[in-house]
Amino acid sequence: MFDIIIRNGTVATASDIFKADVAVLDGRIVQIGEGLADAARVIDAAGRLVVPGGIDSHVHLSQPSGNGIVMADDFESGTRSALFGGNTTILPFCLQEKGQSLREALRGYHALADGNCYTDVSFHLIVSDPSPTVLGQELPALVADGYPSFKVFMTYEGLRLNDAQILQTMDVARRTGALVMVHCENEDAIRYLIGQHEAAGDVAPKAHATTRPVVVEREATHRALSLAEVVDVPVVIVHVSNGAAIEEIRAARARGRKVIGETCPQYLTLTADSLEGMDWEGAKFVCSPPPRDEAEQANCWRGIETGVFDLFSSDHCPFRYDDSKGKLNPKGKTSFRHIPNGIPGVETRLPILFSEGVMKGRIDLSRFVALTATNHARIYGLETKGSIAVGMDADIAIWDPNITRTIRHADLHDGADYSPYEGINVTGWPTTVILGGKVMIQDGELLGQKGDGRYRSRSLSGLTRPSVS
Ligand code: DUC
Ligand code: ZN
Ligand code: ZN
Repeated sequence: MFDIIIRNGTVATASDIFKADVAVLDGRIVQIGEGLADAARVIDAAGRLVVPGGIDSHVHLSQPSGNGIVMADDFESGTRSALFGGNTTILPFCLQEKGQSLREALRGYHALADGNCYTDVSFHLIVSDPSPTVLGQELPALVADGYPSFKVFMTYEGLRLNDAQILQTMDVARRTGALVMVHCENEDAIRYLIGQHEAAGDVAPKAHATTRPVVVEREATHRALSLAEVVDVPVVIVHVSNGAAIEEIRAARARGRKVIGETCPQYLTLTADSLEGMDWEGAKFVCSPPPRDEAEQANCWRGIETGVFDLFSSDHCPFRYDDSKGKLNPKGKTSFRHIPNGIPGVETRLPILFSEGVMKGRIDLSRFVALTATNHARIYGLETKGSIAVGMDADIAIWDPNITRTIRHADLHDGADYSPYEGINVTGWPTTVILGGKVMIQDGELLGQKGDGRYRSRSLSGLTRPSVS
């Protein structure tokens, strides 16, 4: 007797697409076959797709943002929104504030997440203060304790690391088998451009994009890849927005480097023109790197189609727009420099890639599964997730590929007050979502509760194993 049988669906994994029934018992997938019988609950998935629950490995929730700015999502609203978008696991960041120990930072995030999540969660660390204690003791101990990935920033005063610090942090990754993620934008170049814009009185949201042009991302990407080459360590280049950065990744790979590339929905669907909205509405699209133009969207699609990108993540980093603690904070209304960076998108990531990618014939369903679930699990060490296979966690999304919807924030479940993707038409939406064998959403209706999602410790990435030869 199984707990659940999902019957008559088309199952998709990163390698295969086939018609089969899927049986779930005690939170795991226990059989895949034809004509499976006897379950407490039978879900008819005829005409629908049965795919691994999405894993979004780039999400920001409840992250302190300074100057009275508050993120629009905590773990409850952020994971609820993720779940409605077909996700069963997300990886938010745990930000180390200056002077803070990583353990202390983690205690805070665990307290926020505990008992509040609708999806499983696991944390990446953001290293902002790589002191000798952090590098020598804390970080190696935390990698061993199931936190095997950390992000470093090359931009933002207060967060950016210099090259020496990045090299030292990468060295810890090399010694421990952890994975380093890098935000590639050259802070000094941005500051120079901000100075020029401000001197000219050019302070509207659009200046956010013009002070962070492609060249500042390209240079930093080249430098991050070079530093990783010096240390001889794999590296993840996150939120890649353009063809020049893609070429840097291609060139590094051609030199034999292990490089993971990530891109996000904003670089496929938005352009810098969106930042030009009247009444400061462009603030709704302020994120870093900024959206570019249609030619760069095409470059990012090419990167998806040709395998430059292994990861498609949301970079969900939500701030309310019409809110003194959000985009329109008192200083944010005076200059683009004070508009918090980040946009919501955890719920719309999968429908956008499904509709624009699979339905429009740019990628097949297996590649969709790889880009949105399987690769995230393998790269970031979630061993029992990211596939429909016997023994895996029963984290499953059932999609109706024929539903057509216009994205409206009013229909979404995050804590922001807008969606940057408002008005985009999509075909295909996840209608039923199962987490660890529990039906969390059935035909669009929330059945699960906060606290059903759990914290998941991770193993080392397969990518960081030393070469045998
Ligand atoms: N980088 C991110 O990864 N997310 C939001 C803001 C940023 O700069
Ligand atoms: Zn970033
Ligand atoms: Zn981010």
